[in-house]
Amino acid sequence: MAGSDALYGLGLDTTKIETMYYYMVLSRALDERMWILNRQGKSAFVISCQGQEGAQVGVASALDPTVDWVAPYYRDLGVVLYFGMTPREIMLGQMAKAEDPSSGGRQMPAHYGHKKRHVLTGSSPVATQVAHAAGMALAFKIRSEAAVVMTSLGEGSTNQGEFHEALNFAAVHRLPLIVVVENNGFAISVPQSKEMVVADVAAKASGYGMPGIVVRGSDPLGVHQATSEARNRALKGEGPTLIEIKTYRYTPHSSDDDDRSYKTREQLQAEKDDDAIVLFRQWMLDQKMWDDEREKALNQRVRNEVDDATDYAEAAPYPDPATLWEHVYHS
Ligand SMILES: Cc1ncc(C[n+]2csc(CCOP(=O)(O)OP(=O)(O)O)c2C)c(N)n1
Repeated sequence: MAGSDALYGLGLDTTKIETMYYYMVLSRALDERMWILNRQGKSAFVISCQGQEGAQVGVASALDPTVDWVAPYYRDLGVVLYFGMTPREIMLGQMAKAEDPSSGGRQMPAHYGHKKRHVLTGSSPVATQVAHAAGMALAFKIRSEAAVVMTSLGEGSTNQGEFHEALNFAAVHRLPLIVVVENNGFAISVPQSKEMVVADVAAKASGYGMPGIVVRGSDPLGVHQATSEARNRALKGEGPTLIEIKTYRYTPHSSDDDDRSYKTREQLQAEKDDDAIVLFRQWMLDQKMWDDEREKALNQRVRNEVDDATDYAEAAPYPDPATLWEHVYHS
């Protein structure tokens, strides 16, 4: 298929496919390194993308980072890397160093923000980013800018008021907004069956009169296609779309959690058997656009980037304590 338009009629060429694979592998490798640094006492907190890379890269690869913006959530390492945040920048945030572009080491890790890379800064209360994204989409509409905003959240967070308010507002005003729910089945230790009665979060879209699409995170090309269609709708002035991606969380909720008390190892193994990275690689091999040599070269490149980012961030200075009171409210 290399170079053909056969892939879902999307016209994805080999370079784009390889780029998608690279970002999935890079996201996983950076994330794995973060856990090592955490266990070494060098990074206080990790909240992982592992298992969700196919969802994230599938979405980001259908956007245009030169005009579109993202209001991501804490697991979206694959999204922010695809939008141009570098491994060094990620590790600077992970180790709370002064040069961290997200917050100068002030926020928790994974609270991504990068104006130049079109990553809207976020905060810890879940789902607030959906309202921020709707506001940004309104600005695009008022200014007649041909761009969309993508915001994402977990399925548990769709029970927050901001999610419903933002979807309703975006639908009423036909805003260029794509709301992506990365449904990994748990909100910390709470399974989806105790979060909501519906099987598909996408069903919530009908209450606001917008399309609600379900796609599998282990199928990054399907995710790409759904996002492309949502983007086209948004650019045509047809309003927002809700995309639910069924995905997995391979790690505990965070480095402060132990998932063995609520997820069986059999379930985890079944989820790992549906790993987007493994399946995508196999698909590339089947298409004869990939081979062991390229795989080796890619892994070496990623390893070098992760090592470089780790070394750079470890050597970087912490914020000057004298700046402690900057950017905070006080009376
Ligand atoms: C308003 C608010 N309530 C509670 C929390 C604590 N909290 C952080 S993440 C999280 C779980 C969110 O689960 P989900 O939306 O399914 O996303 P996931 O972490 O599974 O990707 C909770 C309850 C918070 N950050 N904000």
